Amino acid sequence: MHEPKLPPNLLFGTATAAYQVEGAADEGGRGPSIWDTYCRTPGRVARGESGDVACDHYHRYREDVALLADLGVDLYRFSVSWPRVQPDGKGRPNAEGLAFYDRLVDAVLEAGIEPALTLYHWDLPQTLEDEGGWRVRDTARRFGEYTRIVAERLGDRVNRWITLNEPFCSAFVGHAVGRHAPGTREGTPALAAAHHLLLAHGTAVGELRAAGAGEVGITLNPDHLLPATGSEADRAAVERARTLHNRTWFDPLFTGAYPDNEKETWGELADGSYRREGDLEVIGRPLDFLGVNFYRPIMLRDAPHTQPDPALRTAADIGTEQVAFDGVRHTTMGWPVVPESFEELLVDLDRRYPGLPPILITENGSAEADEPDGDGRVHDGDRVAYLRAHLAALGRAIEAGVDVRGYFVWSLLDNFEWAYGYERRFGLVRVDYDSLERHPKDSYHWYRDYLASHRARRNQGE
Ligand code: IFM
Repeated sequence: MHEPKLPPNLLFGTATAAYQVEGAADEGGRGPSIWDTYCRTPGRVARGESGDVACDHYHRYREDVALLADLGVDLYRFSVSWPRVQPDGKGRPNAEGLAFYDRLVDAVLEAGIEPALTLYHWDLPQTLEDEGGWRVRDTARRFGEYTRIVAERLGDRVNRWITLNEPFCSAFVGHAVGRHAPGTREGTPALAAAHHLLLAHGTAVGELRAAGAGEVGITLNPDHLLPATGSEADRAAVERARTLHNRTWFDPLFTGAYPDNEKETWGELADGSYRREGDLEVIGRPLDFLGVNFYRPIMLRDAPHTQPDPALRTAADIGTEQVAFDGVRHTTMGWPVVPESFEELLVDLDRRYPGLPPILITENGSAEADEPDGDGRVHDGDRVAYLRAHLAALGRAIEAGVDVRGYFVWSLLDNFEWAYGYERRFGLVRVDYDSLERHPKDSYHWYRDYLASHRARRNQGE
């Protein structure tokens, strides 16, 4: 089989996130996060599941690092749990929490792997949510304090820092769609949440720079948005969606301005009451890299608003409707597999935002049905095909001039897939949730071979 050849200096890794893998929810002095609350609310998460135990990575991290070492990755992306470090989201750090990340970082480094640390992958301390959460400006300040604590403790060993993971999900899936914690359906407060997340990011960048951090970036999940038809109405719908999904983040981060079509997108909900003079300067602090997560494209058409009264709409109710992709395979997330759209998205972003920093693909992968055979092996050929096709698309984007420096598979392990619970499996390694045993899948072996030949080309200076 022909494998995509990517530039030898491209770095490879895998990614996880604290709440999805750690478990040990009530151990080590960890406080509750909005996801603990959300999971305990009946009807929110499939089968009433939660991250209480997850993959028990908190206790089994050495085994997981050994899997990473055997895989041969350059980088390991993980997140720090804010409520493990500051159980109430403020005040003195929890020594046991910091000690866990000390051990994890040391184990990763001892394995010859570079850690890439995400400071926020959705687990806001519940105490801060009780005080308004991301809807209030003070949470951005608190995030700065938390960042300083983590940077002071780990900055001597961690070079690569990601402030936020997918703030689109935190702001809009959390506060407008309601399918993520905190699970509300709001209008202007959701837009305020988006702004305060950006402010938190910029504040954290300031703290990281002050602490002498090496490489600092943010991970976004820009969507590749396609109109269902060439009609003017469908194209306008895509432009509104582009603002909701992409421009809200990219414009202030990389052009120093808020999107110029907020009123067309949200009407009076976008009243800007949550913005202050000087915020754009904080938000737009220069970055060393941009993390991009990509899974699938979205096709849209113009549609009536769900709520006719504009004042009562949620920030996700922008008069669009998703349209299914015909004739392509769908993963168990129901997501269409269209690798070309990965290339198209990257080229499109590169053209729209000429000042973008170098890109790391901080997540890409697929959830598959993954039934083990009689010997417990998982022959996940669909996942291998997905990864191979997306790496080929990445190679074409790089050839077209997009500056991409790294690629991470989501995920090392099967894990807690948020509102879908444990049924949706993204791992290169199967986790048996009864025994918590790890079983590398065919895709793990494929990725290991792929990385070995990539490294051989790198060593030959090809
Ligand atoms: O599992 C998530 C991850 O936490 C954030 N990006 C998308 C993944 C798959 O849904």
